[in-house]
Amino acid sequence: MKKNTLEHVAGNGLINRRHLLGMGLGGLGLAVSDSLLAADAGLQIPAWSKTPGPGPSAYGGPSRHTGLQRLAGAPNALYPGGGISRTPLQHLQGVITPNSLHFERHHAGVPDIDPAGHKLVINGMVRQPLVFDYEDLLKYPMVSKVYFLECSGNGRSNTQGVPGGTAQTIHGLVSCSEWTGVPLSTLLDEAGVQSNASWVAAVGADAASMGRSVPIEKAMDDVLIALYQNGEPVRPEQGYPMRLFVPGWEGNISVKWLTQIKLTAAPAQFRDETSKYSDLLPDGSARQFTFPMETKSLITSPSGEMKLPQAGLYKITGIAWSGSGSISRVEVSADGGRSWAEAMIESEQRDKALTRFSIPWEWNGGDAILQSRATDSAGNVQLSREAVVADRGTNAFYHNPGIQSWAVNSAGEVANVAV
Ligand SMILES: Nc1nc2c(c(=O)[nH]1)N[C@H]1C(S)=C(S)[C@@H](COP(=O)(O)O)O[C@H]1N2
Ligand SMILES: [Mo]
Repeated sequence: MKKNTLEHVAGNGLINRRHLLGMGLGGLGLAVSDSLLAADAGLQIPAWSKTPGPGPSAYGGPSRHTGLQRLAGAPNALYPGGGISRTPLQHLQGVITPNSLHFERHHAGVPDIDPAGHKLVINGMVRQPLVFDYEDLLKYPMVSKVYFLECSGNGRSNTQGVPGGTAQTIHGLVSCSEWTGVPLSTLLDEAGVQSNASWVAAVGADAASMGRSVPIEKAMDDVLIALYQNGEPVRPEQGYPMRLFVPGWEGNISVKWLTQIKLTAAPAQFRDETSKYSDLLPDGSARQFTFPMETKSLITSPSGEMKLPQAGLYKITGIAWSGSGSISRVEVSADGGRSWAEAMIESEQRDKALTRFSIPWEWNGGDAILQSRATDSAGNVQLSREAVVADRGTNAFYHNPGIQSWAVNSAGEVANVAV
């Protein structure tokens, strides 16, 4: 495609998304195509084409050339098993996170649960308390849904103004999987919820006994007892043999290694809904429950700590999500928010799931600030950084969906900046 046919639709080089379809090697990767053509012309037969490789294996892994890794903090002897690891968002495509790269957040490590010895109890304000074995649950009708999971601490380093970082180190506490499980409403109907029960208290079987309270309306709506993740049993790190999955809500409430559901008249006031996962406001008061994750998007390429080799055409791509619905549109700016262009949606626009967007960009070799802004099906528009700070200050620690700004300098270096 000729350069002069590209339709610029916003400042600093953003190009009409429809040009993505015609870009190919003639557009993207101007520099790369020459060397690729030269290699083809040589018709060298590579070593891997000359001898058979190893045969089939019992459980496959990634190519050793990909080098994809979660990034975990250093272990803390005073906090055994506690910690997090983050998804390498800038190296993934599509919207599904491979199970081995799903982010992790553990308060007391990963318990080694033998499903034969694990029980799920439903008790409290019910007509008939129930106890389920793993095998019992497998017999129930299940539903499969693609949903994101995001820790409400995601993006926290931006709230605190920490400079630098990558898509992974700043935003890698979000992942997206197909979750398969038994609707919690099926089991609650079987137990018979008493009319004055208005919360369910969910508790995990890890050494933290982590617990969270879920309002009964949500519990009866779309909450799952998740047993499978992307087709295989939920991984130990994600809560094997079963976890609560609360679509669209902050990750903490999706209690892993689920062992008890107790129907109550009021929230249980667990540690993780009082001293933690509550938002401290500038006036010293705190919001206790901030359940749905807000509308958010993020450019994953180009993103922090990448380097653009030379001026020319690039494909900007990223992910968007909302805890209140599906993503209806994503806009991209290359001039720090002065002008915006509509991105192309490249994936299915599912409810409470990651959605992939892209737009072509002609980098002129000068300074640029790349941003994305999502709108969801409920009409919520992603907040700017200033709007987040104005609403909840900088002590809030959790819940920062603010627009991410990546600055590109004339050397092609991409860096996280606060705009
Ligand atoms: N039992 C239990 N459930 C838990 C946790 C935990 O430490 N123990 N961590 C919570 C937090 S803070 C988050 S963000 C999610 C993380 O889920 P993941 O590790 O599958 O990504 O699980 C939640 N459920
Ligand atoms: Mo979390």
